[in-house]
Amino acid sequence: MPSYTELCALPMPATQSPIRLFLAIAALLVWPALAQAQTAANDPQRLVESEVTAGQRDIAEAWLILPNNRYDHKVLGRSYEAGGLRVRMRDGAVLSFVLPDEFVFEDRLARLADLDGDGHDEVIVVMTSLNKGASLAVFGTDSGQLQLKAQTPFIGQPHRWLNPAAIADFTGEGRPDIALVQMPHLVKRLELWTLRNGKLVRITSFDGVSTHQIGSGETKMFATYDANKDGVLDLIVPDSDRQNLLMISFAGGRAKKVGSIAVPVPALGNFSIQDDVLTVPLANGDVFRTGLE
Ligand SMILES: [Ca+2]
Ligand SMILES: [Ca+2]
Repeated sequence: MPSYTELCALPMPATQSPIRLFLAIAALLVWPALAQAQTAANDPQRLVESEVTAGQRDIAEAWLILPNNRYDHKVLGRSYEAGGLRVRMRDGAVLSFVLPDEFVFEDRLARLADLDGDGHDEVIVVMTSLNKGASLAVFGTDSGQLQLKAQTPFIGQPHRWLNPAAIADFTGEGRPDIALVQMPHLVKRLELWTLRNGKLVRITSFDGVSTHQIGSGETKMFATYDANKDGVLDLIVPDSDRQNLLMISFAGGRAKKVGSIAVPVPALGNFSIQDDVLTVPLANGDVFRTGLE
């Protein structure tokens, strides 16, 4: 007889017997009652590769759960994606959202930001339809439950993905905006979205940006920095072949290139900035560093 932990250790192999499948489903049904003492660190349903995001407001931490292999895309290098989302609130309550079977979270982290300025964090994650491809979804906990609050349109066909970049006040209007790259391997379009009157609205876009290589689990080829010193954060992202690092300003709601730095070989890996030094992993294993002052 398998243990409860074993039953929850998804993804399940394709050869799962009917009785094991039944027991696993039963375990999922009773899970909400057991989840109250849950943290990301001890959650057997966590997508192991997913990052745990620590919050500064009412959500203490957020993470992805329920790995499954129902979507055959492997854009992030694995045969499984997340089937649910879980947060632990500051008061200890654990809230979960389990997707219907025709969707997955094609992502490796659940981002937290207060997009509408009400003091409560929203959860931002890539939500993909098996038939219509990816969209960006925003979940809220206002009602004491994790609920879908707003969403960008699905791209329109399967195996089409988008990669979120930074969330910051890029326009200078005082609210966080969401930068994302639509189809970073095909269309390569950087877009800026914001939550306005409960809906996600696209503010502006900039063509020729790619923040991801197919099959890579690294999704953070970006950094934020006020490159043109106008008091508003800019976004640093690779161009379409990742040979140049573009500095994009969205001040006033218009995307504009305000700087560019060439790299010796294509960028590949998560960017970071410390003490005004930008660090960029490269495709040949080297690391490129440059001062931004
Ligand atoms: Ca909010
Ligand atoms: Ca700026």
